[in-house]
Formats: sequence, structure tokens, C-alpha cells
Amino acid sequence: MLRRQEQVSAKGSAARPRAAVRVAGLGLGGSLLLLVLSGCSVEGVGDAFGHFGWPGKGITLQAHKMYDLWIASVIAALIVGVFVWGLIFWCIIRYRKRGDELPVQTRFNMPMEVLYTVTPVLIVAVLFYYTAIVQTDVDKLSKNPDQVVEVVAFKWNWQFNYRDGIGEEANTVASTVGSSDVIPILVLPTGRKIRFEETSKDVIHSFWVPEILFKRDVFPGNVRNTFEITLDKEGRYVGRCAELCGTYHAFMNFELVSVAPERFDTFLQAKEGGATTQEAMAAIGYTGDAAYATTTEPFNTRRQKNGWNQRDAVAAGAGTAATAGK
Ligand SMILES: [Cu+2]
Repeated sequence: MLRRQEQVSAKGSAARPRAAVRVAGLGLGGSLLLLVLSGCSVEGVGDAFGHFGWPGKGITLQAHKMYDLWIASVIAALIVGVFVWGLIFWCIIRYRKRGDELPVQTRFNMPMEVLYTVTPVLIVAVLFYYTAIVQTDVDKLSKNPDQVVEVVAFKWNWQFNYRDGIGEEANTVASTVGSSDVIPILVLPTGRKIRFEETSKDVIHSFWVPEILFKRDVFPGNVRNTFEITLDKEGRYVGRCAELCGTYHAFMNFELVSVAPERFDTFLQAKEGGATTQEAMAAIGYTGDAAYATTTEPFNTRRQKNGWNQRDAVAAGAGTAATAGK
């Protein structure tokens, strides 16, 4: 009797791994197939689920690729997640306690162990493959960018220099710089390869426009970080410093104004001719308040005339009528 029971359970557990392997294989194959198929309508899925936490599809060709990778990765993760949750609930229900009899005691199962080692490695390999492709593309520098911008960060603002070539030897043909009263505006053309060359005058900052879906640190000294983008959407977007760089780090905002190439040419010509940034903005139709940043505004630093000396300064947020005019 005991022997027969053993035989039955041995037979049962031999059949079960094969079925489990088949199910798992089907699941993996299905996930990969769905991943490939979903490539066609990744943006549709992203739209339906609030971009899975990202600010949107982005405004550059590079951003669109990163966006697609992100959405596809989340879909793949969800498919794996649903599959695992399914297995968990199946086990909970199928093998729930039915009586006081000790369940069949099993030890290792070679096919299953191989399967759940190989499957995650495969998944990671697929994710790594697509990540490497997108990352290489995003980091790619062209031999002849259409426009070079030198980004100069300093505590606590930005200067943008339009350059006539690549590298430190090139010359600045026009420049715009921010102050405590005026947000610096960076006007750039759509459809052209734009190279950024970053340098800092003091500490490490980070150049970040959320809609570009990209940020890169700005280092002082000899390190000149570069990257390229091609804008494909017009509009005005807030830019920020994304590296904690000191007291007024949070105040380091700028504005990216993405315009058609012809308008950019007009803007740059005006700047080269000696116009201020606001005058050059007016030359391309942004008059009045539109000549200034519309996505952000200068912050009140509450600086006093001896602003750097805390003894004479009013601490941010602690100002009162009695001390504010001191
Ligand atoms: Cu900063």
C-alpha cells in the first residue's frame, strides 16, 4: 500500500515538472512575443497609462527612443509580474492545506532549477541588449553638429554661449546669461543637430530639461561633458539644475525655447548684431512678457545687501516686516 502510494506520487511529481516547464516556456515565449509586438504601439500604451511615471514622450529624437525603451521595459516587467503572481496564487489555492496529512516531501528538481536560473538571465540579456543600443544612440556625437552651445554653470545661474565650432578653441558668437532678476533663455532650432559642451565655474551642477528626458553633470576644471540632441517639437520648457550645488541650487532655473530653424536664424542674427536676449526674442515674435521666461520666474532670494553673511541676512522663510527692510 505504502509502496503504491510512493509510486503514484513519484509519477505525479515527474509529470508535474514537465508541465511546469511547458507553462513557463509558453509564458516566456509569450512575453517576448508581446514585447516585440508592443514595439509597434508602445506610445499608445504609454498614453493609456500616464507614461508610467515619465514626464511624457519627450521633445527630441533621442528622447523618443528612451521613452520607447522605458515603456517596453515596464510592459515586459508587468508581464513577468503577472505571470509570477499567477503562479503564487495558483500554488496557494491548488496546494492549500486539506487535512492533517503530511504533504508529499520533495527535494530539488533539476529542470525547474535550470529553468529559473536561465529565464532571468535571458530577460536581463534582452533588457541589456536594448538598453545598450539606445544608450549608444543617445551618447552618439556627430562629426559636424549644426549648432554648438557652450553651457556655463555657476553658483547660481547659467550662461549659454552660441559657438562657431567644436571645442574650447571655438569662438562665442552670441551669449545669454541669467541674473537674479531675469531667467536665462536658451533658444534652439528644431530639426538640427545641437551639441552641448558643458563647463562649470565653481562646483558640479547638472543641466536638465525634463522634457528632453536627459540630464548631464556640468563639471568644473578640464572635464568638458558633451552630448547632442535633435529637437523635434516647438515650445517653451523649463530647465533646472539637477545636482545639489549649494544654498540657491533650487533657484537655478532656465528656459529652453524650441523654435523653427528660420526663426532661430533670425534670433541668432539679432544676438550677433548686439541685441539683448529680450530684443532678439521680440525679433522672432515673442514680445512683451513673452520675451521673458513663461515657464518659470525668478525666485525671491531674500538676499540682503550683505547677503553672503548670514549674520546680516534674513534666513529664507523667516523674514518679518521688522527685519525685511534692514
Ligand atoms: Cu547647480
